[in-house]
Amino acid sequence: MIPVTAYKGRRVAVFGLGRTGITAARALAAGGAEVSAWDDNEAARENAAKAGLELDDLNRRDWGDMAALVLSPGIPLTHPAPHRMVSLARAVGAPVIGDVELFAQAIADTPGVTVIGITGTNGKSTTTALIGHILKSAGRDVRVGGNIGDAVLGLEPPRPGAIYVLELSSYQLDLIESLRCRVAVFLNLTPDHIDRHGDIEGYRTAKERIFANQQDGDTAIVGVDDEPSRSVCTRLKSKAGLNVIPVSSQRLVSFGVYALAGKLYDDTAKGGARTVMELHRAQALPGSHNAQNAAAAYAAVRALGVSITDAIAGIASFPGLPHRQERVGEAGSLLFINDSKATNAEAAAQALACYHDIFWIAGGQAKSGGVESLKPFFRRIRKAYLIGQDADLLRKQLGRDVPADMSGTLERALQNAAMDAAESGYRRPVILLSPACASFDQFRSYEHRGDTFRALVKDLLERAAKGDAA
Ligand code: UMA
Repeated sequence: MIPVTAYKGRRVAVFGLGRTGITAARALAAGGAEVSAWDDNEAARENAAKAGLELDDLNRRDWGDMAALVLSPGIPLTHPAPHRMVSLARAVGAPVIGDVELFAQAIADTPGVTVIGITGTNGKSTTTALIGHILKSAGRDVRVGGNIGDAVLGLEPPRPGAIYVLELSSYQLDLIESLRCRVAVFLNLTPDHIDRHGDIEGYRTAKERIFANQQDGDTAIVGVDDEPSRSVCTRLKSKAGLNVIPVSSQRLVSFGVYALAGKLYDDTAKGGARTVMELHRAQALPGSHNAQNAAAAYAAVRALGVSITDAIAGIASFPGLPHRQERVGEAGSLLFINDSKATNAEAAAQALACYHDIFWIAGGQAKSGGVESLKPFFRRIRKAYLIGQDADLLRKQLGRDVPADMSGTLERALQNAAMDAAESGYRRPVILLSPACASFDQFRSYEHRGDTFRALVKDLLERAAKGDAA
C-alpha cells in the first residue's frame, strides 16, 4: 500500500467504500490522516467496518473541519447530478478528488518515479497490461493498476526508478488535479458513459485531462483512427515542448507508429520509417484494434528508453488478458472465445472483425443504439444466441440478416451455439461470447459473466470428452 501523508493530522472524508474507497481510507490513515468513511449502501458499510474502517455518517456530521472529499470514481460528480456529498464538500470549499490524485500527491516526494497513464474508450486494459508486460520483461521495476485490477493506492510504495503503469478511466481523470503522466496514452474515443459526462464533449474533456500536467519533454501518444482523437492530437501538436506521437492501425502516419498489413512500423526516428515486426508473432493480440494497442505500447516503452529488441520480444510474448478475446476452449475444429469485456457495440465489433463463421452469443443490458452499428459484421455471423433483458431489441436489429435463437440464459446459449457449430461443417467455427451489452441484468459484472462462460465451456468440453470416450 502507498501511504498518503499529505493530510497528516487533518480530517478527510472518503465516500464510496468499494475497492477504491477502502484502499484510499487505509492509505490516508497510514499517512496520519483522520478518516471519515461512508457509503450509501449498508452492505458496503458493513463490509468496510469488517475491514477495520471507522464509519462516520457524512450526511449527519458538520463538514467544517474537512480538508478534502475523496470520491470513488463510480459516484456522480457532475451528471446526471452531483452526489449530495459533492455539494456538501463544495459548500465548505473542500476539494473533491479521487484516489489517483492522492496517489499523485503521495509519489511527489520520491525522485525518479515515472507514471505512464493510459486512457481511451476501448483497449485501455490490454494496452496497460501490455506496457506493464514489456517493461517487466525488459527488467524494469514496474507496477500496474488503476481502473484495471488493484486500486492505485494498493500498489507497492514508490522507489526511485519505479514505473507505475495506470489505466485511467474518464471517471478517475475527472478527479485528478496534479497527476503528471510522463507518458500519456489516449487510444480512441467513441460515445460511452454519456450519462456521467452529459455529452461526448464532457466525456472527451474528462479523458483529455490525462495530458493536463505534462511538461516539456513528456510524451503524448494519441490514436488517430477516429475523428475526436485526431482533433485531440492536432491540439496537442500545437503545444511546444511536448513529444506527440500519433499511432494508427489504419493508415501511415508521419512521425508516428503504425500498423499496416500485419506489420508494425516506427517513423519516429530520423531516417524514415522502419519495419519493427510482423504482428502475427503477437498471438494474444488479434485484430486491427490490437494492432493499434501494440503500436501505442511500443511508442510508450520506447519513450522510456526500452530497446527495440526488448519491445518486440515483450509484444510477442504478451499472454493477453482474461475476458478480452480470451481463448477458453478448443474441441476439434471448434474454438470458444470469451470476450465478455465487450460491454458495448464498438468493443464487440473488434472481436467480430477477427473471425469468420461466428456463432455469436450476445445480449444483456444494451447501450444506446444497441447492435445497429454492427451491421457490417452481420455477414460473418452464422447465428446469434441472444440472452438477457434486451434480447428482443437485438433480435429486431439483427432482422432477417442473421438467424437468432432466443436462448435467454448464457448456459442455454452456449449449449445451442456449440451444437449448431459442431454440426455446421465450417472449417473453423467460432463460438464467440462478445455481448455488446452490460452484464448487470444477469451477472455481478462482466468478469462474473466471463468466468461463468469459461466454467461452462470447461464443463461442456469435459462432458463431451467423457461422452467420446464412452
Ligand atoms: N456508491 C454510493 N453512492 C452512489 C454510488 C455508489 O455510496 O451514488 C458506493 C457503492 O455503494 C459502492 C461504491 O460506491 O460501495 C462503489 O464505488 P465505485 O463504483 O467507484 O467502485 P470501486 O469498487 O471503487 O471500483 C472503481 C472502478 N469502478 C468504476 O469506475 C465504476 C473500477 O473500475 C476500478 O477497477 C476500481 O475503482 C479500482 O480502481 C471498473 C469499471 O467498471 C473496472 N470502470 C469503468 C469502465 O471501465 O468502464 C469506468
